[in-house]
Amino acid sequence: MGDKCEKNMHKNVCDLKAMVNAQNKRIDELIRFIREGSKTDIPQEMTWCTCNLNPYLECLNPDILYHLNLDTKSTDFPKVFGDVRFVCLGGTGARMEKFANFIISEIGLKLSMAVELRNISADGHRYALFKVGPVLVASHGIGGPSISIVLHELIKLVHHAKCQDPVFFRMGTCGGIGVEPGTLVITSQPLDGQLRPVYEVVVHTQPQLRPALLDQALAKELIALSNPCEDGYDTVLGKTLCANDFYEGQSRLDGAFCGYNPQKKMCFLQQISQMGVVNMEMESTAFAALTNQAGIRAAVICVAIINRMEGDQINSPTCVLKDFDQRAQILIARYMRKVLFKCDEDNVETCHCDDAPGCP
Ligand code: R2B
Repeated sequence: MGDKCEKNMHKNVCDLKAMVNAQNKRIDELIRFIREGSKTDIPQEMTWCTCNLNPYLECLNPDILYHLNLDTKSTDFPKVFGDVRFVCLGGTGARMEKFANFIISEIGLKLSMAVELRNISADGHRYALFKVGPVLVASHGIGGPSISIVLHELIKLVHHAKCQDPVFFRMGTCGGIGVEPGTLVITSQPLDGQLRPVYEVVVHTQPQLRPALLDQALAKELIALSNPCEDGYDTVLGKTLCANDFYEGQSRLDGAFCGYNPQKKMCFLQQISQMGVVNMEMESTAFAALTNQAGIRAAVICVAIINRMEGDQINSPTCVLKDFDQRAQILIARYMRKVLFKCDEDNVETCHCDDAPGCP
């Protein structure tokens, strides 16, 4: 009994210390910033507000990122991940491995022959994680709960690694609403199943509504990098309905159960289309809410593999779907090249790639 009591007290003291430390650190930063004004850079942590993160993290030694099979004791996070500037998430491990390989050539990285592309989280048997230079590539599975878990751990990873203002992307597939299959959709505003711009998290039985906000400037920058004439497909900006289910949650008629008729389905699709919804998928509200809470700039780019106004079943041939898969990857690679090489795609001679890792 005495032992248990002592342990509890120790834990409480530890919790309090963590809270006080985090507050003090933040107050010090703010005082320095106010005193020195524009002479001082905004402290690194303030740019993406690690101040919003869980104060109890300071108390964890080590912090175990269970699903990524990483911990802060056996991995030197600043050394291994400190240079990460982009974190890209997509549904499956296989797709993300392809993306990692694609990025190697797109940003001109030269992987040493000895360093094979390796799934860092393979032994966790949950998510795939690859690092190619300044780009971290992860799979997120299907739906809000799955992406939420990997995002908690990736946000902690970039925090522990002291990464500088990382940008997060979710790339994936979606059902288009009134757009051609193959159209690339950049999300302006994710909406949940009740058409609210939030991600609902139930904490201690109480629903909490977290704002699901994405970086509008980043979305516009991405649109500006698209080139429908050359690309051969459209890239559009619009609202995304994020459902908790693939079938009834997205008003499909082909699930194991269906409690409505085709008229009700079309009525619903038309209603959301009139609100500016151009696609449906299953992760954008969680992704937007968690990145927004951390103050991380983020964008969602999905390719429509079907026009839901015309049907429910995905029947495009595999080779067509493969081609569709590459479209978000190509746009994200363009953005990375622009940032890393300060390069305008239309004006390649003006590239300055001196600060880009592995630049040829
Ligand atoms: C799009 O495709 C998946 C379901 O097939 C899901 O992750 C999504 O958002």
